[in-house]
Amino acid sequence: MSDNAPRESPAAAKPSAVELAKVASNYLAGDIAKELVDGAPGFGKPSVQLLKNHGTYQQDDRETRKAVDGKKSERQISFMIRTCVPGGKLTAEQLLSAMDMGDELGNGTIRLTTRQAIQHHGVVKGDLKAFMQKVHANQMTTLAACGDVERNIMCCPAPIHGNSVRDEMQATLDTLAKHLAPRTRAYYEIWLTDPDTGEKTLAAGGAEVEPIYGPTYLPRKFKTAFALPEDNCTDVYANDLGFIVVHENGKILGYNVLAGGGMGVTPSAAKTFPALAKRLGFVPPEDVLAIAEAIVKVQRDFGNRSDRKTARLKYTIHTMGLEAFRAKVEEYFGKPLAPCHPADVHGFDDHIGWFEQGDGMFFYGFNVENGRVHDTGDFRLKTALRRILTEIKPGVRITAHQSLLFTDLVATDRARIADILHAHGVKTSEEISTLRRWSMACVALPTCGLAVAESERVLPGLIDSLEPEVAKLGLSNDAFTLRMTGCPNACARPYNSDIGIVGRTAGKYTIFLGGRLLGDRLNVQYKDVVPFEDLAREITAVLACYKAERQSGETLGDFCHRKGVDGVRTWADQWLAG
Ligand code: SRM
Ligand code: SF4
Repeated sequence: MSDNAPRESPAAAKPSAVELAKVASNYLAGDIAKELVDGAPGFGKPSVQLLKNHGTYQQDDRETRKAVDGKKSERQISFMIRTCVPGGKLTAEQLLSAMDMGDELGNGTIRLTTRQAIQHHGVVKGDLKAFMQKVHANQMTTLAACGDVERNIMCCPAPIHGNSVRDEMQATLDTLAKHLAPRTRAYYEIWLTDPDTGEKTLAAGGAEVEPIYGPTYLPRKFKTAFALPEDNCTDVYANDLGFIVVHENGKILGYNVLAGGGMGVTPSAAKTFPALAKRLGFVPPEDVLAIAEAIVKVQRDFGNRSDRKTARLKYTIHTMGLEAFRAKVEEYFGKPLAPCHPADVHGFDDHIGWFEQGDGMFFYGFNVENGRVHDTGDFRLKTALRRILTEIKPGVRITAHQSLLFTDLVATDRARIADILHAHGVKTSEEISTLRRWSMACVALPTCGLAVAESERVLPGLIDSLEPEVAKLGLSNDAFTLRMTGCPNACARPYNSDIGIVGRTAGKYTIFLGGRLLGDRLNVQYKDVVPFEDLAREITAVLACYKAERQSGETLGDFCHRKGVDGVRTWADQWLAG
């Protein structure tokens, strides 16, 4: 068995600039503390990379970039801050505080993410420390919300009591999240020292400071999710590490372990690809921590540290081969892995609507369009949420579909919530279309530095155009995922959806078809470089084809998969021409 101490990776001969920054940082400290008070609006390059591990990204509002006197464009630097919410579970007070922080130090909005976490935008450098301290006071952390570490771990957030399987899964997630959390003291030293006394904690150092990660952490981001076979609401196959709960008669027998899922693609790098996680083996409940640690350590030691484009676990597995990877994991795990149990995902629930909780109380799944909580004109979602959270004081969960569950409600709360929403110009979940309910868009412009096209800001309008067409076709009750991103990095997981729309260049998109709600199949490119203005009619033509030729009970994704994109395209183009 390996001693599992961090070792030099095969690719360490020419480490990337980010690796060099990590090596020199003494466990993620670097020059962040010094640069934080240097009076400049932003940080230097190595610190910008290190800061991601602390949960913050240096950005600029791309719409305010201006060329001054014909010189280089001027950037107004601000920061995106991501806060971890393991399994999406938080309290009404925590969500209210997060909204306060957005108002006081951010851009007045918050965003629920596709990984059940919270993002703030528009925080200026001078407010970063105050922001982190507020997050800490709120009993939350931004540490490892981004960066080359285990990220926010996902799990079905539905509070179904008396279901020990869900309770145990959620408890296992909490234990795993703590186990894989970075141990560095730099976070506490930089952000959480007393600003008045300047009281310092001990400097980080020594081999034991990061027993799992070592001084260079992981080669790349690492994502984990738990799912139930009957409810893959976390898209478990899109994660580096996935656990499918295997249960019988209300008892967890163990977990099917999946490895190597990931969506991001870099079009300029042909060697990049989206991948579903591979089924690796089965472990009993008591081995979850050990197998997760073994896989993380294999990735730590064998992931590519010279090329970040191919550094995710999916590429490590691709390079090693699945069998060699499994053997290495078994070596680190210390014993052979049992073969996977036949259990696999077969259901998906977004938990939107009104449900019994199993303890005499109820929960309400409330769709937040693209996860953005804001007050704009007559649409005052932020104020409505404040009232629901303060007057009703529900428990709160964030879903992997950028939405909210209000939990521990009594029957009369249903009308109270609807009244509050209506008083603020917001529709209830029952009043929005199935199409809108199953859609997601990533952040994209104006904050995301990688966006090549719009996403969050244009998807609502696209759905406005599609809704009447879907109704005309009689498909208003059909559930299919429509996911849009402003670039191929795929933050809204478009590559396993029924319809994926991925930003190609300004105002133009690639359409993908043939994934499905279950999230266990990648879709296929259908049309490329489609102008935004043409998306509604192109998608309507696909839906018309589905309506005309689907078999009984067939979903949109399954239909497109069966007919093939070429067949759908031929039919749809004739329909469009006619
Ligand atoms: Fe993401 C980078 C937003 C989920 C794949 N993602 C980014 C950055 C930080 C842009 C950057 O690097 O400068 C985006 C911040 C934009 C902004 O202004 O806020 C960003 N990603 C998001 C969020 C907020 C999208 C959302 O609408 O909710 C999601 C935050 C999740 C969280 O709470 O942790 C988010 N990102 C995802 C997902 C979905 C998932 O994890 O289930 C993916 C696809 C799965 C995967 O990881 O492969 C995803 N984001 C990426 C990638 C491509 C990674 C790759 O391996 O190629 C990047 C770019 C990168 O890492 O270089 C990226
Ligand atoms: Fe930005 Fe691209 Fe992610 Fe959208 S998919 S948030 S545009 S990195």
